[in-house]
Amino acid sequence: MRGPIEQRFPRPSVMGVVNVTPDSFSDGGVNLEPEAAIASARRMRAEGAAIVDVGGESTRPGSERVELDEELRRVVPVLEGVAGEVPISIDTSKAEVARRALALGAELVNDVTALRGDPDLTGVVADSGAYLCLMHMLGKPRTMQQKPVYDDVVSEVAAFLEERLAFAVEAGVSEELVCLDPGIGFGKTVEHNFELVRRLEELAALGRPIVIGFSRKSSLGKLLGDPSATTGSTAASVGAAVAAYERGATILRVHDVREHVEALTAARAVGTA
Ligand code: HH2
Repeated sequence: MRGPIEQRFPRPSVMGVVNVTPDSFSDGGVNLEPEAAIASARRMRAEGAAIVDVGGESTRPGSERVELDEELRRVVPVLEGVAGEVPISIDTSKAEVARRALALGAELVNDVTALRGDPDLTGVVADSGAYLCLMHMLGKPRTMQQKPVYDDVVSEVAAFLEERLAFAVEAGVSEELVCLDPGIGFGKTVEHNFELVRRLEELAALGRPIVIGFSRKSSLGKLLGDPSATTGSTAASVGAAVAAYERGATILRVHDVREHVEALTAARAVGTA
């Protein structure tokens, strides 16, 4: 039995990102070969990542779905290569991918559909006793950035996450194993993304640890003056991560692990007497 997720991941904890994909928005192709992905995961662990999130399907704006066989072909060799060495989160919405990853020792299932994608995933997570991340997304990756509209983005995201948490718990997932993520960039404008971090206390009030994945996202590039940006810089990512941590975020999902670990260590030292 695992203990509460907040014990396993004290604030702030860094989740490194390894996308075993040709088309991810910022590191597409970099880690497509298993050897490269394995080396990246090991390096992130050495740089202080508490866990490394391995994904075989890009969910960038405009992306298409990846077939099960292809997703397994991408991630399984990487999971085998780091098993027992690097703590692993599996970034998938497919039950079979999660099942294989958990059998290879993954501790956390990171589902960007918040258990609305594959109907079998909930049972896989509940039966395994793995940690679970439930993320908000408005629409589907292919179309989610076409004029997203909210009356109040923070209260709507909070209500969604509360409902998905209740769904998971009802289906047998232990509440203390769940963390929640507002889904920066998933059906949100630049202003929506910053408002979600600005008012992060309202999400933390749901009583579960909050994950923030602002790393390299296009809102950061747009903020700095490029209206057609598809990525953001490391420095801007670190700024957003520190701001999110100071407003209560627990896990920061990032591509540049060393820079985030260093900045968050300093931010934490300021905050502790
Ligand atoms: N963002 C991405 C993918 N998975 N999971 C969570 N929980 N939170 C996020 O913000 C999040 C996520 C998108 O980033 P990335 O994995 O770098 O890109 P891609 O989806 O293009 O592979």
